[in-house]
Amino acid sequence: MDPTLWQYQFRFIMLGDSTVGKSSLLKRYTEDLFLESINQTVGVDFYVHFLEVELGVRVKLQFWDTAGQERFRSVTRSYYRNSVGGLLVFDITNRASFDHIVDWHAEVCERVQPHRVLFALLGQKSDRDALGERVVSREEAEKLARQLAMPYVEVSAKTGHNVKESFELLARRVYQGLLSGEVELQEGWDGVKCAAPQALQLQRANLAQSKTDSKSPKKCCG
Ligand SMILES: Nc1nc2c(ncn2[C@@H]2O[C@H](COP(=O)(O)OP(=O)(O)O)[C@@H](O)[C@H]2O)c(=O)[nH]1
Ligand SMILES: [Mg+2]
Repeated sequence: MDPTLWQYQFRFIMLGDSTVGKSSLLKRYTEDLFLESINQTVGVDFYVHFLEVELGVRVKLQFWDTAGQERFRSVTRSYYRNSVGGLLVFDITNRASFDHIVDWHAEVCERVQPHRVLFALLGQKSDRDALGERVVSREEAEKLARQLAMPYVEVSAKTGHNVKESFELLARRVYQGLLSGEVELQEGWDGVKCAAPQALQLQRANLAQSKTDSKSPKKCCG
């Protein structure tokens, strides 16, 4: 199979304060590299990675990474609007970056209307916990994630810990949302693209059917 062929394309955005390690996470996920002195992102960068979300279903994940000054409200509306997934990133050694997560979240939710973005919360630089540098506990991060109704994962771009897992957790969540109808394809919206919309309709119908079947009372033999 041609590795660049895909059935779906999902666009994700990286959100969070400057220096929390958003670009480093993308570099780790897409190239399996970590650079101590990574260039500051200039303009908007984007990264691509292909993922098989289930047997035979290839998704092209397109990640948009913000420009250097991720100051609150400095990013354009169109950047958020065409995304289906958002990775909210803070640094476990930087309290302010954690406090700003609620602002990033509110900002995105407001700007993407009428669309919806599915999120994951990432506590970055988990390798620094062992050095005694953590200032945000896992418990408070988990509590915030529960309040915002999203999963929480601790990650490290430096060691690679949970990077693949967290990105793919969100990708699978979006895929499930597509199958269930929670995420809808829409004309003029680039959050999700589908190479064969009829195939998706068929898959949805099969899924609905199998749900109905499992609900109907089991026949007893004999
Ligand atoms: N210890 C540690 N440092 C990291 C990690 N990820 C990024 N960094 C460092 O944090 C700084 C900012 O990273 P960068 O990816 O540019 O952050 P961005 O501004 O959010 O894109 C760089 O010096 C990185 O080397 C990590 O997982 N662990
Ligand atoms: Mg960056």
